[in-house]
Amino acid sequence: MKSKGGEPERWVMSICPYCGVGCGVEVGVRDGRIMKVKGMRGNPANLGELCHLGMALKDMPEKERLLYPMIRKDGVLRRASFKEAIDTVAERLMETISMYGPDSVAMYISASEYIEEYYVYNKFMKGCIGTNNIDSSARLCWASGVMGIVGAFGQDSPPCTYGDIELADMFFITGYNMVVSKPVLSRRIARTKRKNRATIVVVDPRRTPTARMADIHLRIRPGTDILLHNGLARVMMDEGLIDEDEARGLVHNYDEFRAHIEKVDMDGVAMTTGLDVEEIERTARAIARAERVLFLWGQGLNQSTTGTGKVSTLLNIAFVTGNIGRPGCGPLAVTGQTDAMGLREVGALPHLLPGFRKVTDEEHRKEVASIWGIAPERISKSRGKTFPAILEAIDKGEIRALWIIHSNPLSTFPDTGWIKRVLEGIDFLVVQDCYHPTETTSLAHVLLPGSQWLEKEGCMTNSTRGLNLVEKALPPPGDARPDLEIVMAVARRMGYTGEFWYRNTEDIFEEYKTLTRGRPNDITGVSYRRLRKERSLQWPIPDPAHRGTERRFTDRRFPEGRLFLGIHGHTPPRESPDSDYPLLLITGVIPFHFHSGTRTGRMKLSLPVREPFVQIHPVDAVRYGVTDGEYVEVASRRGTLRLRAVVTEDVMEGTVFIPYHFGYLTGWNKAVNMLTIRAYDDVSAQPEFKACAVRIRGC
Ligand SMILES: Nc1nc2c(c(=O)[nH]1)N[C@H]1C(S)=C(S)[C@@H](COP(=O)(O)OP(=O)(O)OC[C@H]3O[C@@H](n4cnc5c(=O)[nH]c(N)nc54)[C@H](O)[C@@H]3O)O[C@H]1N2
Ligand SMILES: Nc1nc2c(c(=O)[nH]1)N[C@H]1C(S)=C(S)[C@@H](COP(=O)(O)OP(=O)(O)OC[C@H]3O[C@@H](n4cnc5c(=O)[nH]c(N)nc54)[C@H](O)[C@@H]3O)O[C@H]1N2
Ligand code: SF4
Ligand SMILES: [Mo]
Repeated sequence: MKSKGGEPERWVMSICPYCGVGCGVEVGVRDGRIMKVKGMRGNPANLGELCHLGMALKDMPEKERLLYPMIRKDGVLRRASFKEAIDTVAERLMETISMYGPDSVAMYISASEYIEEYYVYNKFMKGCIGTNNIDSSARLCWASGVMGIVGAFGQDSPPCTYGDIELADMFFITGYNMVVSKPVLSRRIARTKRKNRATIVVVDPRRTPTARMADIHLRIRPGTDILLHNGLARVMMDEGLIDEDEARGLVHNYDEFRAHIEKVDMDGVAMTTGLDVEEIERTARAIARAERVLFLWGQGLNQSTTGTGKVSTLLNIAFVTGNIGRPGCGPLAVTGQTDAMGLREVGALPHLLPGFRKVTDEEHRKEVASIWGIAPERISKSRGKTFPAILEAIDKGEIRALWIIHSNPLSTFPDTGWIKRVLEGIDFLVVQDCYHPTETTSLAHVLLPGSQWLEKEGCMTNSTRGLNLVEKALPPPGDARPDLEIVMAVARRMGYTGEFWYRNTEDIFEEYKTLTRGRPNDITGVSYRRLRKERSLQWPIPDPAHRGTERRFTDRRFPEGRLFLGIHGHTPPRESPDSDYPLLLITGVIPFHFHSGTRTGRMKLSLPVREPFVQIHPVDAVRYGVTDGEYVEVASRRGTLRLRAVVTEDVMEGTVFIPYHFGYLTGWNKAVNMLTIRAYDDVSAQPEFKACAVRIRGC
């Protein structure tokens, strides 16, 4: 797929497969190669721009592409024919189901796949095998954010549109290093700051590039955001900055909220968050004074044992200040991965069915079964397991077969030592990836060669409900196949030929479409043809003449009549620093690397940073005998790493930071998830990646 000189012979339209901004990309191809990549001008997500990751798409690596299936024999993965691999997977799954029942099988996918792929996997697991055990890497990414939104709105319908950025006069950005993680959007925000004189508040324990853009940087102690949000509400109440009549009209439970906030002690808030009361007051007044505030958040809120509470208390601030249902304000929830919205609307989660239907609802199961052409009883009425629960069930011997598609959990799930032991013990592990080796492919019993990005066709929905078509531009290399074709081949081999009758992805899209009729994400007015012509369209789009829905709830009529405020108190992270492990570890993203680095790690782009590092505050460096640039030992209760130290005031005293793009293939003592903790948010089951206790020493 490498580019060589020369002009493209045709251009195809696509979406950048990396982050959740979902930038429109035009790709110039010639002779089965990418010649040029440019931002799609008409796309509302990026208005023609791309960041360094998007620009580097033309260099998608060929190195270590997985070109053919492999089957483990005598402990070694060996090349196999496609038929042999499909037969093996089908037979082993049938055997497992007949011995242990459908719930002994599970699937783990990604939130960067196409709608048609989610639809096929979901139908296979829920409609054919009869288990709801399907979960995705969205669990590690935006589960808390979504639970917060659903709790507040009564529906998973992100209200805003990207164009709100240019209309806002204030941005409240928290737990979000968007200059690094969403560069195209952060540039739009920087331009709006200059043009509208918009104010930027950033809440982050670290002095990130995003914090450097802020007018007010609240350097909060990790894990204490609920207190900050409640403290902001307290100031607003005390100073009469809330229009209480408007708030009562907007939400169901204002008086309950008021009683809860009246108990907030501002000195306690200041002490625990590490912020001055004056800073909090100044911020509360700035929010209340602004006309249109956009609230943006990232993993500093989501990836926490109190993630859902952090998000819902942030939404409280938006609602009580009337920042909802008008252009230029509200929660602009930009997910981490490209098609996390698509994943949810197709219902490829353990509790959902297509069109945001629920597996626990008999009517919903019937509606889906009738379109799937199966008996309603085939769909299990109990919620499936989340990925953390799937792993626990494997450990207990309850789940015997796992099929992983498009994810690398041996690098990206917390407590690598534990998950490796669990997956080494499973009877049957199928991994479907485009590269080999990855941390996860190395453990597979059967390895299936998927196709990536331009090698297949499908639709993706961006974070503001915008549906886009990704066109196929290149043939998959070697024996690689579009992922859904591989799953359908196994399904047909298991006897599900009627269920998977489709001639092409458009047939799949058309079937899915019928399941959205009358649902929040109604896309019955869309077709591939229309998407080719009009490009990005935001749901609901209930008929062919409908132009799409830029913003939701502009009439301030919400799915449950009014909104819900979240009532939450502070709970510290599961593991706090103590005398044995006196520092708190934060992990997160850095530029030039993407996730576990199976692609970026094989590209020139990432050459400037070849190994992870640990950032430590100068005071701690002195205290623990650490010198800038030298190797140090960082240990938690679960593992020990050896990393180069970067001494900097960008991290707070008492905390250290390590990026997470390096798995154990970089070296067992380089993979940060060897240190992280298996602690989850009670509501969303999202892991805590932003707080565990570590110690450090020079070596
Ligand atoms: N270059 C690059 N870009 C990416 C990705 C990538 O791998 N590489 N991945 C994409 C994906 S899937 C995602 S999810 C996003 C992630 O993008 P972000 O959410 O922006 O990234 P993180 O670094 O995980 O976390 C954001 C910030 O939260 C802060 N933080 C930690 N604890 C707390 C806390 O308790 N409270 C608050 N308020 N802040 C806290 C951290 O210091 C960090 O700066 O990036 C997307 N974009
Ligand atoms: N410590 C720590 N850990 C974290 C985080 C953190 O902040 N700190 N963040 C978490 C977050 S937000 C996320 S989103 C997760 C990401 O976690 P993962 O989703 O596990 O990470 P990726 O590296 O994107 O894994 C995708 C895999 O799919 C392959 N692939 C790419 N495209 C295709 C395709 O089209 N088909 C197939 N079959 N395979 C494909 C890639 O080669 C790669 O192996 O990591 C989480 N882990
Ligand atoms: S901002 Fe995100 S979607 Fe846009 S080009 Fe960069 S990585 Fe791709
Ligand atoms: Mo993510």
